[in-house]
Amino acid sequence: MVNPRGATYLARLTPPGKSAIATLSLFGPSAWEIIFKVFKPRNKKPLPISPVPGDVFLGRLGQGHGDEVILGCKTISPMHLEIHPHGGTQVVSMLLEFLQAEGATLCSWQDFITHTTTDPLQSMALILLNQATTIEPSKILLDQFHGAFRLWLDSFLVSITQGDCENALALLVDIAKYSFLSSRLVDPWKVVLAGPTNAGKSSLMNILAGYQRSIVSEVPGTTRDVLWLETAIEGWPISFADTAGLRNSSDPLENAGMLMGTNAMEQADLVLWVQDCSVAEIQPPVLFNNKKVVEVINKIDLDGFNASRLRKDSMGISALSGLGVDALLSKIISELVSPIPKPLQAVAFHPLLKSALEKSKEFVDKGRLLEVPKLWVSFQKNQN
Ligand SMILES: Nc1nc2c(ncn2[C@@H]2O[C@H](COP(=O)(O)OP(=O)(O)O)[C@@H](O)[C@H]2O)c(=O)[nH]1
Ligand SMILES: [Mg+2]
Repeated sequence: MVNPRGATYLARLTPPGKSAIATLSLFGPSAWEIIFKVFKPRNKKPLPISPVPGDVFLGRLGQGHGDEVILGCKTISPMHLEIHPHGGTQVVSMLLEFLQAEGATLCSWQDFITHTTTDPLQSMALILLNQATTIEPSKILLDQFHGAFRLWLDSFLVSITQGDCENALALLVDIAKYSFLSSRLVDPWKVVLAGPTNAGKSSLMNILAGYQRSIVSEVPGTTRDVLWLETAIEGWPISFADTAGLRNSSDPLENAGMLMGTNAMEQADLVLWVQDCSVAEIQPPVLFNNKKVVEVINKIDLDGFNASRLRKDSMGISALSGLGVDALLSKIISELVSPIPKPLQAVAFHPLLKSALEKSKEFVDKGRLLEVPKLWVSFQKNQN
């Protein structure tokens, strides 16, 4: 049963703030009873004793004159109604209070989804979908909402029940290729721009932002804070950090900036090691030894730039003219998002799923198949 306590839940599904229309949702055994008692139909024709899905009514709701609302019936078993009042913050608060006084239980939209969806995987995907900021993670989450992971899980658990270790392992190995996405569908990858002062990190940051955001200066050491810029590249969420150049400085402010740079570095999924092609090469510091690093050779627009300076994997760019920046962006994505899932691919889209997969693999490896289904109990569909 979705709603074991028999509560009738109420939530505002549209975000707080002013808008033309808001959406409130009412779900549970008393939903129609509550509405039947307090809704004033516009055409004076009383509401039916029981609505049918798809019914729409125009009327007023709330204390006194109340607000003009549209009432819709989504399902009747269980009873699920939607109310569309005007979207002013006060109108919405007034209606929420009014409906609570009539017996509805107010909850957040996330809790509402959890209470009203029979499939926990679906509600997890829906909640994340709301938080996704770019198109590629949204597509993946939509596929999982429509059952891609559920399908995978069902066939995996069938293999387990049949004792077919070989197939179970093959399924685990296949899906594990995409586990790196489990924490990256909502939170962006972090890419840190690092390198000697004056190499052009802030200029590169500005060209990535499409506007002046970092301070660009001929005086070395101008970038004193870590500046984060969240953006989308090829539909993936990426956060870039511009750091102070790494050098010894007697300026305490600048040293503080460098320190923050090293903290940002710890979080980095990828470091762009930016260098000026017109000065001698500097190796990335040992600090980056355990990081993915892409070497970026900047200022290739300068006369006298020698292409032999570029190594096989380094990227030549001009942060001034934009030359090579598109290729750099593609390189960033290929370093971070690999492999890119095909449509309908099952993906462990939440860290909890990733850890259940890893534990499943441990048990399958040890032949302890009976332990595996227990790991997935909390993700099973609720039976009505
Ligand atoms: N010619 C040329 N100059 C650049 C390029 N990128 C940056 N600069 C110049 O190099 C200097 C230092 O740039 P900045 O972005 O502040 O370097 P940062 O210290 O690494 O942040 C500035 O005068 C920029 O205008 C480039 O691609 N070509
Ligand atoms: Mg700078």
